Amino acid sequence: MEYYLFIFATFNINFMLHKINEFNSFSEDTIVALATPSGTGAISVIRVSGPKSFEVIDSIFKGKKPISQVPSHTIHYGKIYDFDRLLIDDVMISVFKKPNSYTGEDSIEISTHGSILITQKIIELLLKFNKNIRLAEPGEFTKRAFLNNKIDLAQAEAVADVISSRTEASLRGARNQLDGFLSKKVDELRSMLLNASSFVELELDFAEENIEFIGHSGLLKRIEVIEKEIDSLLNSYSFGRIIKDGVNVALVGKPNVGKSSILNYLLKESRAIISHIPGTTRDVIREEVSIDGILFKLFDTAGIRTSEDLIEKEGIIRSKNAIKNADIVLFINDVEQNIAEDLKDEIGKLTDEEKVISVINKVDIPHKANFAADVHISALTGFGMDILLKKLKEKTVINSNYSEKSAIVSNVRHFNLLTQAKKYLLNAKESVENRLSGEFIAVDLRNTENCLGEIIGVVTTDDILNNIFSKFCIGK
Ligand SMILES: Nc1nc2c(ncn2[C@@H]2O[C@H](COP(=O)(O)OP(=O)(O)OP(=O)(O)O)[C@@H](O)[C@H]2O)c(=O)[nH]1
Ligand SMILES: [Mg+2]
Repeated sequence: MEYYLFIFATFNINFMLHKINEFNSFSEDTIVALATPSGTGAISVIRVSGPKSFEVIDSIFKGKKPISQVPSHTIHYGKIYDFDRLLIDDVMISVFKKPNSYTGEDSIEISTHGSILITQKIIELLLKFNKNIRLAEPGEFTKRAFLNNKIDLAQAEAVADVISSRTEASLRGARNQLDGFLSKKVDELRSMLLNASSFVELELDFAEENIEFIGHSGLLKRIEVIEKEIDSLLNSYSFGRIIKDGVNVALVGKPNVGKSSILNYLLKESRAIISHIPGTTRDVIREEVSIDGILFKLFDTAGIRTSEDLIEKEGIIRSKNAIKNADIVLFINDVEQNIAEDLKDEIGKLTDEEKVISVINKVDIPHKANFAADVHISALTGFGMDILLKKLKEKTVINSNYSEKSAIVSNVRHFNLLTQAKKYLLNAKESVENRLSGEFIAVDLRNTENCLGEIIGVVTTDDILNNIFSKFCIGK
């Protein structure tokens, strides 16, 4: 009995998955765009994708053989002429036949000499071919790859992240998502949910016979496993966001303790004005530095003190905002002044204690007292700066037991969907605990599963897709 029910449940799952995928279809239009940056260079690449790719290139290309007759995954040398038989350029054409291409459609890549004029001319010629050929919209090649099931939505989003990565860590994170580690985990959770909800629905179908297929505790156990997995994905977000967007570090303290000097030291340049006059920095100065592949966004702030000066007061408000928004706060004191206990309390109110690194600066100046702090440095001589960097890195990777192959959430859209999924799941859990009718449970399990489906794009709308792909640039 169990076995047949399992098959029935599995059939149900496959049927539903199929339904969800039904809207995916191949496009009629052939699209064209420059895939390399617009400008001069050694070469430029024009991408063409869609059913007329080979036909359109054959109308202007002369090589040994027409492109429509060559095998997939081959490269061909030849010349492109305009309609007056004037030579435009000699080019190389890479050929990809469907379904084994980036978009899943017939496509070609034309490598030309890297001139704006040449690429413009070739694109104009291609567009003149017939009405089914048009310029690609932003992200349309990747959108087609998604619609043709070459990649899922989370992977498509990762394409943009890979391209925009500026540090090694963010590149690795984006690569991880493009390689499908998040998608795989989300897919696993969806299967578990579909499985659980199929059992609940089966029980509903057999309600009159009063047959239990999974039972109250069995269902609860499955829900709890899924909840734990969703929690761990949600928890990975702070780390995922940091590797993608960088770590916000606020340099705060009383005036004159050396905040700007530390900023300049870390940047290896004289970025901020330094002076012995307290209250030198009035505005927040934001700079970026990559340390061992992690992007640190440093915010040098106005020294915090009671001030009647209008501009300084505004600067201090900004300093406090910087504390609130920081992932790490460097609370800086120096050996010339007592530790600012009042400021310490204030920082405690604005941020979590675990985000704070206490720093004593100017240890090159002879001093008697032993100041307790996480790091003792001198921005003047560089003493202790290696330890400060070590502490910054340690704080960044805190609680991040993530390996190269962990599923990590770094995208706010995914995070919001997971948060929503958890809400539905907790509703389902409550219904099970209160022994409510299966209908309630089934609806919430379905909603949970739909939220997860939205992450990888099995459940989606045109609006969601347009919103995602419009942020891509043309040719991607
Ligand atoms: N001896 C010594 N002097 C330092 C050190 N760091 C900073 N100073 C000096 O301390 C003074 C204040 O430095 P700033 O970097 O402008 O201090 P700040 O905290 O940015 O000051 P405000 O912008 O006014 O809040 C300057 O005269 C620096 O040259 C250090 O490690 N050792
Ligand atoms: Mg300063």
